[in-house]
Amino acid sequence: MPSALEKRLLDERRAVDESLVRLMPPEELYPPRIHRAMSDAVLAGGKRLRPILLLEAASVVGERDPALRKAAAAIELVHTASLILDDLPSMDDAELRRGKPTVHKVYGEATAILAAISLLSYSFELLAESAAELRVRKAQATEAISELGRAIGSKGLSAGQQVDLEPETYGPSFESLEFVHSRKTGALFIAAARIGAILARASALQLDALSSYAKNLGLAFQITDDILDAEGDVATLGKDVHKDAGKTTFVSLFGAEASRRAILGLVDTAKRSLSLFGAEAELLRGLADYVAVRKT
Ligand code: GRG
Repeated sequence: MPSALEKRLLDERRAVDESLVRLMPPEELYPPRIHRAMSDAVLAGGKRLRPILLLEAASVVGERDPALRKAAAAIELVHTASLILDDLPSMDDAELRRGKPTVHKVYGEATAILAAISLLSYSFELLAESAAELRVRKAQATEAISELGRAIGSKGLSAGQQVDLEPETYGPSFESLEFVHSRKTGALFIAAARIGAILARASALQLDALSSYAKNLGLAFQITDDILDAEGDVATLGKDVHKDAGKTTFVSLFGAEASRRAILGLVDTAKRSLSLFGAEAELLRGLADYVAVRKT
């Protein structure tokens, strides 16, 4: 029997799924191969945590306009593009993602790259539309769009991936691990929360609180990912496991028990960051608890 929180998260996930189905370009759109690859990757499932985070960050600040759905979809498209690229033979060389063969296995590498680039471009289109429909001021629209650009590029996801690809250059230290995690995973969590808050016209204090929440949540999420990669199974996770064997991870540096303790500490800090919000932040608090116990 799912808990009330699990039910709410499931409802949120379904609502995100519905808007993604609505917003993705039709699969038959010429040339269909690229549109099929994009839809397959996005609609294959996934926990939809980043769009839920964006919507909840906006919601705690008091904004629940349906136009936010486009911004939420944008962050999920960026995440999906990053998964497609991460799975490529030249990167992680993965076979399975979200319980299905990876995009390059089905469509070939060239289409996988084009599909990822197209998802990224479309994410900016959707975010710009969301800001316009919400009628936020130009400065806030620009800020939201800049957040997304920064999270993706060589100061965000791509920087984390670059360091992750070159363990021999950067060495097995806590500093490089922290650099990789905070960019590969943290950057998009932080961008999701900040974009939601900015579009909701959050105050500086609210924006800081939500950024700190997302930073701690993202790190807790990534350490759980390290544990699941070491201890989980393909059937439950729907993706390749033991991909991190031989890599520096929280588990390899500190062991599983210390990693679990670190997760609990980060979840606690994340929840304490929300102290200026009341009952309206219950889902965000629950999301932090969920991240510590998740099995997928
Ligand atoms: C230009 C977008 C872009 C990226 C270039 C390839 C790359 C740089 C970065 C890889 C980033 C990456 C895949 C990080 C892993 C983050 C992570 C923990 C993914 C798993 O997220 P879940 O569990 O997945 O939320 P689901 O399938 O549930 O959505």
